[in-house]
Amino acid sequence: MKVFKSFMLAMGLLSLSTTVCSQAFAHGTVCAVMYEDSNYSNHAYIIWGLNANSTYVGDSWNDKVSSVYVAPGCQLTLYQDSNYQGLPQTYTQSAAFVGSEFNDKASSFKCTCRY
Ligand SMILES: [Ca+2]
Repeated sequence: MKVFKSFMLAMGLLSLSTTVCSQAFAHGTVCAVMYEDSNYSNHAYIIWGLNANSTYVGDSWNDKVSSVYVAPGCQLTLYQDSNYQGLPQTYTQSAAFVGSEFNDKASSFKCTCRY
């Protein structure tokens, strides 16, 4: 019985966090999410706000991004070098894989939403 209660509590917390997460997306507070591996897996870098730029993703994220979630109405441009230099690639929708040309390359980004 105790195990069952813990399980129900865990499920409750899980659904709560899922709800909070979808609300953040629905309300447009998240522009995009970059993932370390393809298919939206491994570590996630959440890009908050409707208009968020970064001249450098930081040493722990440099040349690591492999997939991107893009919120509805938003677009994310990745650049292969810092300070928006190098080859750019714009994503208007989520991509389970950023493409072989862009895999493990992104160093800076610009993210904007239409609303
Ligand atoms: Ca790079």
